[in-house]
Amino acid sequence: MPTNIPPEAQAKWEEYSKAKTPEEKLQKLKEFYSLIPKHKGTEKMEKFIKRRMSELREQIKKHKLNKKTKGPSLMVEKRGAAQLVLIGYTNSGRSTILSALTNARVGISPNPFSTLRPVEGMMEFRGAQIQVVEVPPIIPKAQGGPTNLSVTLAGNADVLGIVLDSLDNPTWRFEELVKFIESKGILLERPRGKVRIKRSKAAPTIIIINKGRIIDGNEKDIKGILHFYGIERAWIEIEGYVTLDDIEEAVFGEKKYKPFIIFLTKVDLLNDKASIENLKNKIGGKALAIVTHPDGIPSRDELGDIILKELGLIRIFTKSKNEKYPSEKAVILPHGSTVIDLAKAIHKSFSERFRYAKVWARRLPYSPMKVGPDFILENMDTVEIVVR
Ligand SMILES: Nc1nc2c(ncn2[C@@H]2O[C@H](COP(=O)(O)OP(=O)(O)OP(=O)(O)O)[C@@H](O)[C@H]2O)c(=O)[nH]1
Ligand SMILES: [Mg+2]
Repeated sequence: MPTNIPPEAQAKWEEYSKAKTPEEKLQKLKEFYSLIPKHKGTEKMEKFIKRRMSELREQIKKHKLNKKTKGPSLMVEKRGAAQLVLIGYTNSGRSTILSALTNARVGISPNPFSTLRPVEGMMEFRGAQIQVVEVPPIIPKAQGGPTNLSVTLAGNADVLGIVLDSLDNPTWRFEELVKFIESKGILLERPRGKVRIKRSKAAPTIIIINKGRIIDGNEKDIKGILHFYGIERAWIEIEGYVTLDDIEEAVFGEKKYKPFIIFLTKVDLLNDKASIENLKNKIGGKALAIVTHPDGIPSRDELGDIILKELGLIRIFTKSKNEKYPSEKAVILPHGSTVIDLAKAIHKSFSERFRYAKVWARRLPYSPMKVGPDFILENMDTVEIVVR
C-alpha cells in the first residue's frame, strides 16, 4: 500500500490519470516521479513508474514513426493453433531453429544481426499447426530499435522459445535475458494469482469480483489503493492468490505471463557438457530445456505436443460415420473439454442434434465406447459424433 505520498504528488497523479495523449501523460508522470519520496516503501511504485514512462516513450516514438513511413507492418498476424516466438541474442541460432521447424526461408549466418525483421513459418505436425516467429535479436541495453519490436512481439506470443548459445555462458545469459524481459512487463514465472482491472464509466462504483483470495488484506484495502490512484469506477477481477502489491501492480498495467521453452544450441561444439546441467538446474521445473544441434532438433510432433500441453490445449481427431479413418486435421480444444464442447466447436447444428458419441482411446476398456455429452476428452482421442 503506498504510504507517505505528499498531497501535491497525489494531485499530480490525478492529473496524470486524466491526461489524454501519451506526451501529456509522460510529462505528468515525470512530475509525479519528482514529487514522491524515494525509499524502500516506494520501490515498487518507482519501478512501475519507470516502466510506464518507457512504455509511453515507446508509444510516442511509434506514433511518430507511423506518421513518417507507411511501409509494411512489422507486426505478425497470428495463424495456427498457437504462436511460438523465438527470442534471444544475436547468433544464438534462432534462424537455425526456425528453419528446422518450418519451411520458412531465412538467412542463417555466422555474422551477427542477420535477422532484423520478424520472420515467420508454420510448424506442421500431426493434425495441427503452430506458427513459429523469429524476432530480431535482443540487445539488453538498447533503447528502442529492433529490440523493442521483439519485446512487443514476445508480449503477443502464446509461448516463448528462448534460444541460448551453449558456448556463451548460457545460464548467465538466461538470467540476464529473463531480467530484461521481466523489466518490460513480461512475466516468465507462473503467477499464483491474477488481477484484472477494467475501468469503465458503466461501473457504478468499484466492483470486486473475487474468485480467489487476497492474502494480506481485504476488499476495503483494495478500494483504498484504487481510490488513491483515482480509480472510482471499475470492475476488479481476482483469481487465485493475490497480494495488495499485485493489486497495485495491476493499476499500472497487467503483467503478461508467458510460458517458455529453452532451446540450447551449439552443444556439438561444446567440450564441457557441465554447463548444460548447470542451466537445467537453474531453471528447475519452470521450463523445458531442449538441447539442439544442427541435425538434432526435436521432432515437430514432440515439440508440438509440448507446446499444446503447456498451453492447456488438446488435439482431438474426428471421424465421420462413413469414413474408415479419422480426419487428418485435429480440432484443438482447451484441456477438460467434453464431447458436447467438441460438437459445438465443429458446428452449432452438431450440438443441437447430438445423440451420443463414439470414442476411440487407449485409456478406455474397449474402443469405440459409446459416451454421452459430458464425457471428458483427452489429448489424441478420436471421436465420432452421432446426430439425430
Ligand atoms: N555447430 C553448430 N552451429 C550452429 C548451431 N546453431 C546455429 N549454428 C550456427 O550459428 C550461426 C548463427 O546461427 P543463426 O541461426 O543465424 O543465429 P540467429 O540467432 O538467427 O542470429 P541473427 O539472426 O544473426 O541474430 C550460424 O553460422 C549457424 O550455422 C548448432 O547447434 N551447432
Ligand atoms: Mg537469425
